[in-house]
Amino acid sequence: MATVTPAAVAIPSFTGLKSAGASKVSRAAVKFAASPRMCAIKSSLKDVGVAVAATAASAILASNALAIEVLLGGDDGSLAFIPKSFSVSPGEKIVFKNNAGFPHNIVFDEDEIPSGVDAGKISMSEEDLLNAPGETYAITLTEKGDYAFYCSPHQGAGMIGKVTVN
Ligand SMILES: [Cu+2]
Repeated sequence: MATVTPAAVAIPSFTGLKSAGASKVSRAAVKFAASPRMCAIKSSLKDVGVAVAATAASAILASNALAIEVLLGGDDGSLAFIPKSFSVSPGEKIVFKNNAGFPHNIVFDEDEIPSGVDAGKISMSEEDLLNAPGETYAITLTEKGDYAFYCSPHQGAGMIGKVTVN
C-alpha cells in the first residue's frame, strides 16, 4: 500500500495549483505533467495488486502442498514417528512435531542417506532434545533418495523412520 500514499499526496497538490489561479499555460503544463503521472499511479497500483496475489498464492502453497507434518510419539503412547515412512518432493518442508512420549529428537544415519549429503546438517545433535509439547524441528531435503533417521532416546524402542525424496 506504500505506492498509494504518494498518489494521494500528488493529487491534492495538483488541485491546489489549479485553484490558486494559475495561468492557462501553466495549467496546461500541469495537466500535461499530471496525466502521465496518473497513468504511472494506475500501473503501479496494478503492479501492487499482482504482487499481493502472487504472495497469497505462494503462502497457500507453502502452508498446504509443500509441507508434511510428522508427529513424534503416538496418542496411544507409542514411541514412533507418525507416519513412520513417507515421501516428499525435493525442497518440500518436513516438520517434525512433538506429540507424546517426549523428549524426542531426529538424527539421520550417515550411512543411510544419499551420498554427498551431510548428516550433521540435517540432524539434531544426539544430545539436543525436543522437550515441550508442540515443539518442532523442520528441515528440507533437496537430494533425491532414501533417508533413514531415528530418535536417539528411543532408537532401541523402535522409534525409527524413513523418508524418500522423489
Ligand atoms: Cu523419541
